[in-house]
Amino acid sequence: MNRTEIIGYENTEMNKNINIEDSLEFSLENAQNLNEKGYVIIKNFYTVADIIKMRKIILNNMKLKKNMLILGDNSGSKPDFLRDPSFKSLIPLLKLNDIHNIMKTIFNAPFHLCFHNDIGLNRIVNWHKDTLNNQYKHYQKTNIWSQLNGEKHEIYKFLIYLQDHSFDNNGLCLIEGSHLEHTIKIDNNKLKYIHNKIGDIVIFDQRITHRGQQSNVGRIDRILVSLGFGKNNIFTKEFETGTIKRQNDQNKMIKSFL
Ligand SMILES: O=C(O)CCC(=O)C(=O)O
Ligand SMILES: [Fe+2]
Repeated sequence: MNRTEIIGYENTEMNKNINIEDSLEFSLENAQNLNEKGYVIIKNFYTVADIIKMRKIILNNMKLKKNMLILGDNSGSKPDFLRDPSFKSLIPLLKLNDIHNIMKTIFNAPFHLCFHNDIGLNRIVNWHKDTLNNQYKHYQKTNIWSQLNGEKHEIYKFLIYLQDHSFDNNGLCLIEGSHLEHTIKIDNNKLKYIHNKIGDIVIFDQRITHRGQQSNVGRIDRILVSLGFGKNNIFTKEFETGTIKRQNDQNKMIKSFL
């Protein structure tokens, strides 16, 4: 009997044939949560020191140099920061290799870091699922709930909150299991405030119903760094094509103000 059989994990669709030895940081319980509830929290992925360094780099760029799309008085976003040289010093702190290893376990198939990556500063985000909107909506031609040639929508977001949310409800809020529900329904019994500690990270299936803070109530700037990973398939391709277009449009707007 192999280890997968011993712990009774073989029946979850996403995790077939996982080499457990390769995925020590990402436990089987983690993978099961992601599959069933649509999200998972990984504890202590970053050190507090690294989070503080990330905050400095970001605040310097976004607040001081205003390298962001301004969304409100004190809020904004920086789409595709990975390709902006001003954020270069952030890259080594992100531990992309370790993230890649976790994602390898989740996908167990070829995948990539999509172009979808951004930083949000003090953003207020209401209930939604992460799909393309407005003029970018048409890029997602294939129904995200369908299966096509054995493929389905498998896009996960890796979220790094650069402040503590253990004692507040200003972090991520989501509806457990709603990554399988086609419409947005707010069931209070399934509503979950994520109380991630500084250094913890959250991964979710981007079809989950979720929201951020509802108003800017924190004592310090609320910063969220997010990275999107998709299985190499048509669903990822379509989402990515529209996302690249949106991010480029937004970055052109930022440049025109700088
Ligand atoms: O601000 C948040 O906590 C959530 C932001 C969000 O909707 C996302 O990253 O997809
Ligand atoms: Fe979202």
